[in-house]
Amino acid sequence: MFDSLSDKLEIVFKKLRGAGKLSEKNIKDSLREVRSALLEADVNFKVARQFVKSVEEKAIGTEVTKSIDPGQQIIKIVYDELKQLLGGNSSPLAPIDKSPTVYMICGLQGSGKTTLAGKLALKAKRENKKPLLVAADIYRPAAVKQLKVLADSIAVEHFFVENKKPQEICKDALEYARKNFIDLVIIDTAGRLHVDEELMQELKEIKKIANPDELLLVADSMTGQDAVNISEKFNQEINITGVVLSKLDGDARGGAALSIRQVTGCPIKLASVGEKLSDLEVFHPERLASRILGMGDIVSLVEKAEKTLDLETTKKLQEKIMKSKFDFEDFLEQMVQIKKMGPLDSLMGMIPGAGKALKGIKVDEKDVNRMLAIIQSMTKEERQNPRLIDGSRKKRIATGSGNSVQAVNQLLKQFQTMQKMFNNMSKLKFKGMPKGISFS
Ligand SMILES: Nc1nc2c(ncn2[C@@H]2O[C@H](COP(=O)(O)OP(=O)(O)O)[C@@H](O)[C@H]2O)c(=O)[nH]1
Ligand SMILES: [Mg+2]
Repeated sequence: MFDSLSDKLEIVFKKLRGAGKLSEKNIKDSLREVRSALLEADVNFKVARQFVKSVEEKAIGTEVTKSIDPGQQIIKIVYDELKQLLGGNSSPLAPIDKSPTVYMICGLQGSGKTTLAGKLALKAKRENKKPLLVAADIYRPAAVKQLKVLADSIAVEHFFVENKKPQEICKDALEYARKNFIDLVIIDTAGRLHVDEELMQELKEIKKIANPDELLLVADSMTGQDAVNISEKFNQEINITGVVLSKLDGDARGGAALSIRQVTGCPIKLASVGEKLSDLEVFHPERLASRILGMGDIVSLVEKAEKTLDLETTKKLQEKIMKSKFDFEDFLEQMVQIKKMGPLDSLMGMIPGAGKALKGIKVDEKDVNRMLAIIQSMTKEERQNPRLIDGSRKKRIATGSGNSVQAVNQLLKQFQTMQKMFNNMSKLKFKGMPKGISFS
């Protein structure tokens, strides 16, 4: 997601930097290109227009043309505006501090409500809270079962009563929760294919009964502007407290994510990024903004790593990266650990520059195993100092690992790219740039 928008913006900024001195005219020309990139990414046209207008005002107003590095300054302005567009700062969920706190989940059919209910239950459980998953989507028998299966898979309680209306089920669930020391009641409501009056009426009644601390709307980011319109309608009808963008792991163009906050005025609180119950993230506007501008998302990556890897290793790695001392030994250690973390391509996208460096290279399990075999066939000295690896060593490593010399060359090249990337990152850090921003 956002790849094509990132690519287009990169071209615009490259041109701008190449232009040397900036004039009002080339700023305006570039921003026109920014606007068309946004529109192509399916951003709401009013939002795109407003965005470009405010960047332009700031760019021309702050005398960018006279600053030392005008191209750089414009990127900074675009970054700030993007961050603002996405909501500025992240918005936390209502704390789980009552007995019980109630989260109600709504949205269209297939948007990812039931999955989110499971994710929130798992999150609560990991925070040592006791959640209760309430099945208020009773119209499709499979829906009740789906929630039950999710609940069982993470060993949390599930609540459902046969032959009762969703409103009554919620009422019973709350009573059950009070009596059984439940910390968090999560209500999974029914969706429809379209927003309709009957659905809204039911949701209003459930809201009245449950008095939720959070009323979350799940918006499917794959549906683009529809997701934005739907969120607006739900908000007008039932006053939601936050939006959860689902399927942000998909290849949608990103328009929904970029427009929804501005159009609805509601904060995006969470991002759902996969089908697994652990695929849930706090939505961070600044991180997404830097990701869109091709600056990667090293913070998310490190956080994800910390969840899976042991802290010591991660810290050591960070230090090495910053000191530009990353070698094949670390690479090997990382690969072994990373294999535990899940789909590699999703991780790679978070490393600044890696998306580009590794583009076209499909990272699959087989490749990783081959890389590991090659690295394991190197001597310790070679791993620490890959420059030692000359023609005859390459041949030895290839034979030892059961690969071609070509495969060894390819790995060496990939490794160099990665090293270069890490070097750039460490330079950035020392230049004291704003978090995660690369202007070079
Ligand atoms: N890739 C991806 N799939 C998701 C995500 N959230 C939900 N899904 C899938 O979307 C489909 C519909 O989800 P479900 O939770 O049943 O939607 P509901 O009808 O709103 O309850 C299921 O196949 C889910 O596995 C997500 O964040 N990423
Ligand atoms: Mg459902």
